[in-house]
Amino acid sequence: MNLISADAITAHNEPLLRHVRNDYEHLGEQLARRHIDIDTVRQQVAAFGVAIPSWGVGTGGTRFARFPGQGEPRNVFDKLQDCGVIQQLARATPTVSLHIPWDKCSDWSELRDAAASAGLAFDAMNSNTFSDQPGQAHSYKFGSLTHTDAATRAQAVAHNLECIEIGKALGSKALTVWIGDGSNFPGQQHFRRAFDRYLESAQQIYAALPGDWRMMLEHKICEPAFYATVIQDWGSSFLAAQTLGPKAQCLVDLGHHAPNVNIELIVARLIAAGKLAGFHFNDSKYGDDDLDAGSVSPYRLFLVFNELVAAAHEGVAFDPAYMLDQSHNVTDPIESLMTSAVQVQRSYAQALLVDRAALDAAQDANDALTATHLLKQAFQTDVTPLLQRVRLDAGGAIDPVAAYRASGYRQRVAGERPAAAGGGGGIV
Ligand SMILES: [Mn+2]
Repeated sequence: MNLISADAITAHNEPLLRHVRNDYEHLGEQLARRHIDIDTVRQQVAAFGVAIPSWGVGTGGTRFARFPGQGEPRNVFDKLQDCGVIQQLARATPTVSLHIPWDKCSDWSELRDAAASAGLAFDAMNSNTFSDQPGQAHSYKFGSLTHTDAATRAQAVAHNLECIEIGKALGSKALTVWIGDGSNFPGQQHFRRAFDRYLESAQQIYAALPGDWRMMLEHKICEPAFYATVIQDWGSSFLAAQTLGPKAQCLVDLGHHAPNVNIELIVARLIAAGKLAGFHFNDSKYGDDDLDAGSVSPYRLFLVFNELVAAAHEGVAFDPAYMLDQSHNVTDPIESLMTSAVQVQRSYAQALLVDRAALDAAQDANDALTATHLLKQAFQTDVTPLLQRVRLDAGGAIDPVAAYRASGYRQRVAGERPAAAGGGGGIV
């Protein structure tokens, strides 16, 4: 795959090396005063990765319009190439999450080889029963897994089974299921019967999961059904996951909640119940805005990671999947995805800096101010030199966006990829 030359990355890094070395040393001294070993934190951060959604490298849009950029990926191989560049420069995104049917291709082993050559592996598979595909027998206009018509439900189940088969060929270990099913009018849908139909359909998918796979149930408060959705909240998701069995868990998309909902509390509940599947990271101001992760509320992102790091620190066994899920409407998607991956990585690094023993003591003593100060102290620590060093050690760019712009990659692919209508850019 034709990514960015290693020489270009070296040339970008060279003049910055001295600054990174000095800044890292300075941060190490600061952290040492807080009895934190910077090298230990660096190793933990270096092992962290967040998956890129294949649809994220295409320009997104709203229901009003889409304004595609230059050199949009034309197919899944182009998408993998863009994901390869993101990983090459930012070194925080070793996996890609595919979406079927948008990413369908004729030879999955060729795709697997292409991913390996770009230094990528495959994360969760995503099914799509929220839109109709050309030629499909039954429409999902009034639902898919929960449709009142048995043949439509069977078609939606069969599609999910196909996604599992493709995932097996690619080395994936999870299927993420999000449905747009629901209703737009009070009375349109029988709530309990629709949920029962969901369980019946989901059980058929669950039964086809390989032993080492997980089924990730993604809830969403509204949209496209604006009155009620069948898997509306973490409560419905949890009920379904509990009914299905141990391989079914709840996936938390940060944008799929009402404004001001305490998402970190939901995360804590799901960890405690052994039902946290993982995350779709993005940010929002009003609803499911699909803004770049941490662009509006970085403290909230930190608080989510604080729950994860606390649970890991306490020895809770869990293995959340991390993925970005956002819509890039006004930026170059590659720049947004690199920036967002680093932002997620940053939140993790900051959460590792929380003094857990002091926080436990403050909580036990009901010292609210000290407790919240301990979180703020970690959040307000500028870990940039640590993140730069992690990228540098892994062969990435000290400043990924600057290196990307200097490389001329977008201009190059704009010449190779003629503008095409359609494509799989979107949001889930
Ligand atoms: Mn999502």
